[in-house]
Amino acid sequence: MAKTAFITGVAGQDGGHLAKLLHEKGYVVYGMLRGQLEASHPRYSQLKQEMPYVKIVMADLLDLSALARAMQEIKPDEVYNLAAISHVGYSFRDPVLTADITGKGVLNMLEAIRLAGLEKTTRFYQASTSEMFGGLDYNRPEEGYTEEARFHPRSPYGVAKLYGHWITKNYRESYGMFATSGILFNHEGERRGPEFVTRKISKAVARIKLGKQDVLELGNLDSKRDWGYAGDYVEGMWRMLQQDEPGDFVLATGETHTIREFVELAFKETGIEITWQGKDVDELGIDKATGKTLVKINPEFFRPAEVDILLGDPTKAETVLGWKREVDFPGLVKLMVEYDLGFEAGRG
Ligand code: G4F
Repeated sequence: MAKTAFITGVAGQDGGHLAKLLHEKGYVVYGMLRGQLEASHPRYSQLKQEMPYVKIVMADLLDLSALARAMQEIKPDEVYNLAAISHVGYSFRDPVLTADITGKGVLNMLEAIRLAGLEKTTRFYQASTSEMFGGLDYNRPEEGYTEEARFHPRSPYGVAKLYGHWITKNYRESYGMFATSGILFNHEGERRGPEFVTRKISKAVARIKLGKQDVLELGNLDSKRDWGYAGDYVEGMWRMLQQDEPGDFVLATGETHTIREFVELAFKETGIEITWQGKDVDELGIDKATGKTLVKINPEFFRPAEVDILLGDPTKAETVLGWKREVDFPGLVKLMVEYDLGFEAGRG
């Protein structure tokens, strides 16, 4: 019999990749959409059009009764909890809602599984994050963060995710649930929302190349991230739920790069070489050939507390799950810029 999966956050980047992967593996895929979306709503119809195989369930991570009902009706073999307020910068502006959805929402999902009497049969995946580590000087292993590294979250988002991480472990230990946490480092791609820095850059580079935009405005250019491709990472999520035992797994590339490097490489994909002039908020990225300013700093994009560097050690996932990322850093930048060049050119 085909297995059944229930995905919260199915309309997000990872939800899209995962729904496709599970459908290709023969799963019956249910995807949760939040709120009272009518069939005529653009998000509903967009999802129906792009992924007609996803059976849409209207529910909300804040509504335990709706989640419990969904669990009772669907009785999924696997639940992937990907829904969250996931933008770190935004979480500073709406910290209470972030705590409710990104933190307590995990508890609601776990309780819904228990209330439906599925705690011994349904496997649960929690989307934990490298943001829980915080990247501080005293808390930065040279070789990268493992599953055992110390946590020191630096945003309301990171703190809420840490609650989700620990409550997942707690339900594993308290009720013997197959509840697993994937501690994923940044993962990007053509489905990434433009509010995240990689997609903001690839989109702007494409638009600048096509003469549709003049300048790209960014915040901190010097923070470093361990960036992989989201398509590779959903394969890791699935593998985590196919193990004999639940656990915690880091998915990362083991490489870290600055935002500045991403910018340089993205422009290079379109034949533009960037040189940097000035310092701090006055720094400018200049097109070497024309002398035109293409990148500016806008302090609006700085965060009250920053994670300066993230670097993951995926040894456990590679050894236990047999997982390895396929797309490397230059491959990721190329894929995103090429996608946005095509997309922006098509939009006229
Ligand atoms: O792309 P970002 O917004 O991603 P961030 O904060 O690393 O979080 C992402 O990865 C986490 C995993 O580690 C996830 F848990 C989380 O949900 C999300 O997917 O920012 C990356 C870096 C930051 O240092 C930020 O300050 O880029 C810097 N940055 C510089 N200019 C900018 C900008 N970030 C954004 N979003 N926009 C800017 O203009």
